[in-house]
Amino acid sequence: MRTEKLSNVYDALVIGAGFSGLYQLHKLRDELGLKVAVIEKGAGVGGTWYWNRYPGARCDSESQGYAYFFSRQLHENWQWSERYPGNAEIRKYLNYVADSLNLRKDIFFNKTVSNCSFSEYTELWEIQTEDFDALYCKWLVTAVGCLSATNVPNITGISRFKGDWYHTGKWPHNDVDFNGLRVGQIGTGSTGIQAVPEIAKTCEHLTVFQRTPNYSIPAHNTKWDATYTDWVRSHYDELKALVRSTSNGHPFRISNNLTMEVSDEERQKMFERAWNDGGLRFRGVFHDLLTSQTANSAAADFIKSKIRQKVTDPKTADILTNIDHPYAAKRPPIDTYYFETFNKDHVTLVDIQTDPIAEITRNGIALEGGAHHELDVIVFATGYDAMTKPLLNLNIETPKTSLKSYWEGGPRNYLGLAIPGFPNLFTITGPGSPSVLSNMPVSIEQHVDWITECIAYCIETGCTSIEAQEQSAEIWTDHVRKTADATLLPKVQHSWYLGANIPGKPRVFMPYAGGLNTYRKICDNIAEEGYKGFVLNSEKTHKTSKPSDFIFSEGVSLGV
Ligand code: N01
Repeated sequence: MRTEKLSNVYDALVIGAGFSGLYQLHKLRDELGLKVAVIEKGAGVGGTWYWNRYPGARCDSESQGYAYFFSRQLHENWQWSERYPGNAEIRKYLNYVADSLNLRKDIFFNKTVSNCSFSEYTELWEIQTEDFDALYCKWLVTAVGCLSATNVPNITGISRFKGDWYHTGKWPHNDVDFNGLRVGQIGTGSTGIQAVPEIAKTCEHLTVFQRTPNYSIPAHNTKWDATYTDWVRSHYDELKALVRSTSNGHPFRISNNLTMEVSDEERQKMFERAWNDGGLRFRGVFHDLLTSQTANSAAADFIKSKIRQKVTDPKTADILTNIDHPYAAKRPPIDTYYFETFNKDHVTLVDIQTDPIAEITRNGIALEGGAHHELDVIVFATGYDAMTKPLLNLNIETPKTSLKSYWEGGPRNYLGLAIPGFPNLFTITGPGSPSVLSNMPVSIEQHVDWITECIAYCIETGCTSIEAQEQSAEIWTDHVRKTADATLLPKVQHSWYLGANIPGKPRVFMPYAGGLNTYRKICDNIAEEGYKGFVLNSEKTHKTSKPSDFIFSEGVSLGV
């Protein structure tokens, strides 16, 4: 097929216009000079942040590190207003980036991809959309995020509920007014913990249905003053070097101290200091919190004692502190007055671990024990079918296989970036990459830079297709599992990291826990060795090379 004259044939297509898609468009279009377009489901840029507008939606990463670092100019012309950026400010930032780089003209908005199929004859991907468009490309890059497929649990009776219900990940774009309403919230993960204090500010009554209690560290959010924002602006080089060197991509280092090597008194003091610093930094107070059960228990006991100090009703405090998993083995939330909110007269905590939800009725939620909670609104803060579902939803297939069948037993790929049997396809922050265990924009930049260099290499060397070898995926998937097994992370059987929140989903620990800095080295080595572990085809040559001997991590990622 002669492709260059057809308007719907591109060198590259990118699916998704969040942090990943915007940067990938810029790199391929403005640096490689390719014909590129982005296909985006929403009406605007933002990706995850386009959809997540629930009350209290705010990033847990500190703002000075939650940004792109590829451009000094973008950095110096932007100022965050708070320690943790709120959802509206993040959307403003991404719109600022899209406008500064003139990206919008190459984005198709309001278009949902329904199918991606590879033709062996043309060596092109055909991308079909729900509005019956077809676009073609040589290089296909998914930028669909890890947490974009919402999980609304299948609870009997939801269709007969007479009030409104919302999932936090698909929040309406108009303000939802809770004034005078009795609200029920299901879910107390990172999202639920952010939403509770905000919803409680305006509603008549809030009932929180908690299945698994959670640790949470005070965020200590604050407005930045001009001194600090000036400092951030003028320290581009230092901040960039810092986030690119840490194991989690955050702008702070993990301590080398081991929890049990300091005296009891010193340990308490260190926990106390870390608690006062707040946020994700708490996890950096000791090096071994995610590798030693004893160390972890010390942190867990400290946090539980803090929760007890905050919550006045001892029965409520019991339900909130009955935590059965190691601290940070599930994604650890940070909060602004979450526990304190349960001291308010109009807020009730319901323990659905001991008395589960039986059904949703016309007027509320009924429990198996017979209690009925009258509600006007239900908020589902029930999370996502994470990491794999956003990719599976694209219905990716070739004449020989489909992603659904290839991943029947769980995700398998090479570096979280490429999947055997699916040529010229790259998955930004796919399962098997540091992704959700790291500060996402930093992981995203690493992936986009790597993918762009890989495509440039293929173009320069006349390679018409590149594909991960099956053996590489086997080795990498095994390495991801072993790396997680060296930590406490897989010890939590009911974690979404393992896919355990979705009935029937294969239990595979999905993100790479070896640290972003280690991962970066592995990816760089593979590229330097001529894309070891990939099959590269050109008209003249067919080059394969063995997968690299991976560098095994000594550290453990402590990221988002
Ligand atoms: O989702 P979750 P989330 N009946 O899956 C409960 C990121 N994030 O949206 O634990 C009753 O963590 C479930 O209970 P249990 C971050 O990576 C980032 O809160 O399964 N309850 C749990 O309490 C995070 O990890 C930021 O027993 C049910 C809750 O719903 C990820 O998003 C901010 C249930 C789900 O918790 C997802 O967090 C916020 C049922 N049938 C979030 N099903 C940033 O800062 C589920 N639950 C970037």
